[in-house]
Amino acid sequence: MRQWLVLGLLAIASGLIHWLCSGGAQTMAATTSATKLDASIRRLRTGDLVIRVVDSQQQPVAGATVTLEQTAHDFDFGTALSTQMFRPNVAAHEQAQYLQIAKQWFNASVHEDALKWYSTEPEQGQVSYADADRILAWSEANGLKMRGHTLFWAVEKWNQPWVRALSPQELRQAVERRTTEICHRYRGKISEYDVLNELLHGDFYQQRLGEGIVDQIFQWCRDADPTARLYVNDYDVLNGKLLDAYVHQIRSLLDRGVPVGGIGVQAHVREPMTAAQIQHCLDTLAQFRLPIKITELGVVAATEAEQARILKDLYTVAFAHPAVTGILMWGFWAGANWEPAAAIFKHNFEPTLAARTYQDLVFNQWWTKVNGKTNSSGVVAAQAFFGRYQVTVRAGNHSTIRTVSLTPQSPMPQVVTITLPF
Ligand code: 9MR
Repeated sequence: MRQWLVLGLLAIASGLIHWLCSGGAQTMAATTSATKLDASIRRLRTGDLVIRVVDSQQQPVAGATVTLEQTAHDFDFGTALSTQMFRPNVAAHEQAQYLQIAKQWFNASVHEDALKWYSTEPEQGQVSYADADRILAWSEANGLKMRGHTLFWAVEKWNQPWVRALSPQELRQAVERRTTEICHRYRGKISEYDVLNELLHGDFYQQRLGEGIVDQIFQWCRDADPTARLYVNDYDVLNGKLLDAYVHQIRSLLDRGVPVGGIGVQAHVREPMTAAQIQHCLDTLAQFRLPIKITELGVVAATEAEQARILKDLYTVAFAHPAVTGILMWGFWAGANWEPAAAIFKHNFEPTLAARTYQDLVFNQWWTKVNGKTNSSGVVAAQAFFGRYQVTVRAGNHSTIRTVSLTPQSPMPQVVTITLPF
């Protein structure tokens, strides 16, 4: 008997060793961290929504059918929008598909190029916001919240020749005029700006106008629109190459009182990247207690599966992080993308595996759909992702539809009372 017990224990031990050697422990670790991410997503991104159904005497109605259908996310899932796709000379069938995807798949947007200085004023004095305004008007009409990219670009080569040829005094005036004009013009429509894009990679303005110009530009924008959130925005941060330099730069800007209100993390991924790297970057930047946005996401990888895996890690780790308030792809269609291989829709608009992965996360796993019957207190309660809902209550042959918003600022639980007319 004892012999059998010893043999049994040995068999269990050898099975355990085999499991450990075959990578079981790794699988277990990965599962645990996925579970942890999922738990923090639920904790951060959902709230308690209580639908209470009463009759005209304010008495609870039991057994009514309540359907909660999420219609939008509160969190920004955005995309850059390409200038060319909003111009009249683009192929109508491509434009229609592009716009259809943009409004179905995203709730936030940013001009890819239309607001850059070289776009709005290619020649000195010939200022036009026609492209930028068209994209903004379309975004507003379709419920996509816009960010402003970019007031200035610190890298010299992205400044058009006439700007580079200005004297310091003329440049300073031109910079002040542009800042004030844009921040004033879009007040209440664009709520955040990349102020000096890629300050880790260029110092065009400081070279010509001195270090203080950075503070000055932030201040001019703030004066023209005190409500706008002002971002720094850079790359080589997620992969860790310039993470310390970014921390140092943000700290010194804040130390000297520059009103930096948000941290932009570009995510043009071209090398393998792990969830741990992404987590480390976000944790490090969170020390400033400022909102972080993934501003320019695009993944180029050796295979579609690898592209989808990295994209999934980026979205999941970022959505699970308390400091992150939004994620924007840098375009989505290969026919209008600076890096077609990063696009999640092919030229013929066929979705890649990465597109399906994004869709599953944003509109399935992180999306609330509830169908229930009220209990004896007239209540259906749900843990629901922050966003907008259509609530339908059916009792007998009566039905009522109500639109409800659930946000992190909502009282918890948020109780919505629906009174039936009988
Ligand atoms: O995608 C943009 C491309 O259409 C432009 O030709 C290019 C130069 O203006 O800029 C690209 O977008 C860049 C963004 O503005 C800043 N971060 C890097 C992006 C990719 O180069």
